[in-house]
This record gives sequence, C-alpha cells and structure tokens, in this order.
Amino acid sequence: MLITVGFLIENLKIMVKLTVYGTPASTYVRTVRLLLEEAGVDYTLKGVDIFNGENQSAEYLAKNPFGKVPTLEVDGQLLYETGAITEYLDTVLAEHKFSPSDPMLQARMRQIMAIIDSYLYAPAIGTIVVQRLIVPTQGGKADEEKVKNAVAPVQTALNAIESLAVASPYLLGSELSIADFYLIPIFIYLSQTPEFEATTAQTPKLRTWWDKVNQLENVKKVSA
Ligand SMILES: N[C@@H](CCC(=O)N[C@@H](CS)C(=O)NCC(=O)O)C(=O)O
Repeated sequence: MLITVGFLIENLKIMVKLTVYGTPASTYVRTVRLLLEEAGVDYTLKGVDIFNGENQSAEYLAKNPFGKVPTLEVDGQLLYETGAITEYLDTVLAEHKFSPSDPMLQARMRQIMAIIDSYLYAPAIGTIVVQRLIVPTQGGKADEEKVKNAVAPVQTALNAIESLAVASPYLLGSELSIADFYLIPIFIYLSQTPEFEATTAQTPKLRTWWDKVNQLENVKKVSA
C-alpha cells in the first residue's frame, strides 16, 4: 500500500500541470512559489497585475471571485486561498514535507498562518510596506500617522509568533514548513522599512531566523 501511494505521488509529480496566477511581488504569491521551489516542482507563473487592476478583470474574477492573488490551476482545476493551496501542494507533491507530523506543531503552523492572515498582513504590508515602499515610488508621501498606528499591531503579531516559534533554525524546528513560507515574504518587505527595528525589537528568535532564511537560494529567487 505504501509503495502504491509513493508511486502515485511520484506520478503526480511528473504528470501534474501547475499554473500560478499572480503578481510576482505579492507576498502570498511568494508563499506558494517558495513551497513549489523548495519541493522542486515545475510550474508556470502567469502574471496578473494587482497594481493596474488586472486582478479585477472579468477574466481573472472568473478564476477568483475575490480578485486576490494567487490562484493555482491544477490540470484545469482552480484553487484559491493560499492556505488551501499550500496544504494541497504539501499533501500531493511534497509528501507532507512542509507540515510537522507532531499534532501540536502542526497546530502551531496553522496558528502562525492564521495570525499572519488575520493580524499581521494588514498592518505590516497593507500599511507600513505600502506607505514606506510603494507610495513614494508613485510620487506620494508616506502617511506618518498611519505608519505610526500600524507599529503596535505588528509588534503584537510578531511577539505572538515569537512565543510560538521554535526557531531552531526554522519556525517549527529543523525543517522548513508552510509557516516559514508565510512569514518570509512579509519579512522580505518589512526588513526594508525603518519600522523593522521597532517591530522586531522584542523578537530576537525571529531576527536570528530571518538572518538564516534570508540566505536561502529560493528566497533570493522568488524575490528577484
Ligand atoms: N486570503 C487570500 C489573500 C491574498 C491577498 O491578499 N493577496 C493580495 C496580494 S499579496 C492581493 O491579491 N491584493 C490585491 C487586492 O486586494 O486587490 C489568500 O490567502 O490567498
């Protein structure tokens, strides 16, 4: 039975046709790409530009009614929501390589993913990164009040992740997990802002973790 399952997974790896729709700069697109790159799986990246409204076109809304990226196409079947995509890919292509087998660690992984979705993404990316890195490139000036108000919620979320993480060297221990693939893209941007100091002042484990994962070849590849 085990051999049969292993054979099927190997076959899927060879036969499945994967297309990721999204903007390469998107953190969630990078989450999915990090998993695919680390799994060594072939895929096609099809650009859907969230900066010029292409994600709101009728063509893209037919794939993802919320107009968010990424969407994954698996042999003609569409899948959206990064949590669903990464857990699907981890199951069928990576043989659960990126989710801990220990039930509590697996719950920690989902807890970190949920914290990022619910409490970190909006203040860190939606406010600090947009105001510091995007608004100035469009000729605007960062809204200092918005940035200032976003620091505390980011600290709360990162402090929570710090207290849940093993961080030796990866978030949940010796192996990369989906939790790393969620947090890395946020740090790629947050580390380029002046608020990185203040938001990670109480997270020494995350700083050490970032110094390590920042060097991974695939992190450089998806950031390019
Ligand atoms: N819940 C979605 C969130 C994805 C998301 O927020 N993607 C952002 C880019 S990182 C996006 O599509 N933004 C475009 C927009 O909101 O119009 C998921 O898990 O995939």
